[in-house]
Amino acid sequence: LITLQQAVLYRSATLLGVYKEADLPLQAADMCNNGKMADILPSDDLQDIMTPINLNDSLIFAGAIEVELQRKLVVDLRDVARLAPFRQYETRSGRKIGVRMTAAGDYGWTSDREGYRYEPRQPDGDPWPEIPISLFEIWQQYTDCSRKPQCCLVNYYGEKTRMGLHQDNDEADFSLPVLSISLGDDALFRVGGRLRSDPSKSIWLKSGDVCLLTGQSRLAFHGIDKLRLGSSKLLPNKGRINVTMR
Ligand code: MD3
Ligand code: FE
Repeated sequence: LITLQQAVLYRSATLLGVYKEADLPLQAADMCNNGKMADILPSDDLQDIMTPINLNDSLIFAGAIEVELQRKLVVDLRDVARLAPFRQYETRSGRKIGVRMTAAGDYGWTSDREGYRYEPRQPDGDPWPEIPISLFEIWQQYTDCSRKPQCCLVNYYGEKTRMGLHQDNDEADFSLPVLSISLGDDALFRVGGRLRSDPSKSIWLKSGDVCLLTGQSRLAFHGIDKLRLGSSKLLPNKGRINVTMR
């Protein structure tokens, strides 16, 4: 088993090539939190008002975003989806991925018969839209990271959509956080450890919940097992949107 630090070095070395056309690999630690990546934590005043649930070291701020702001986020995400429509990507094997996805920022996550990767452009060649300010403000509030996220991934889950247990390990630097925001119907979120075989814990993520992945939890296996369709009134056509900034 390699240490987190070794993993960071290993991935940086192997991933730089992936982004050779870009100015930077996905994220650069020296821009963030004065280089003290290991102790990114929510700011003190934030912890004063809300104690996060610690689920295998991922921090869940339950009900962190009030309904008014949730509605504003949905409006802003509609603007994103106008410029970058939700798409249903294929895997290398040609299987359709259930989650519909779009993105904002310098990079979006895409997948096709050549595999999955971050891309600076949409499949049709258009750039991804800007990350909405409303979302960036939440990133700033929860991460203490002075950098702006390079990718704001937007996932849409319908009735039977699930996301299998996986690791987010395509990024160049795991010492930077991932911030997730849940909108719409409740979803059963599962998070384990660094190994697929590590024991996992589950929690229902609800609309307005914020999840912060830093340190050890950044490389944890995680997934979405199921939805409680119609449990939220936020999205008129039901389903769930999950936004992750990284
Ligand atoms: C734990 N999204 O976008 S959000 C993903 O609900 C992703 O759409 C799920 O997994 C969703 O990659 C889960 C919570 C989350 C996001 C990123 C993580 C948990 C994470 C990265 C590392 C560890
Ligand atoms: Fe993930």
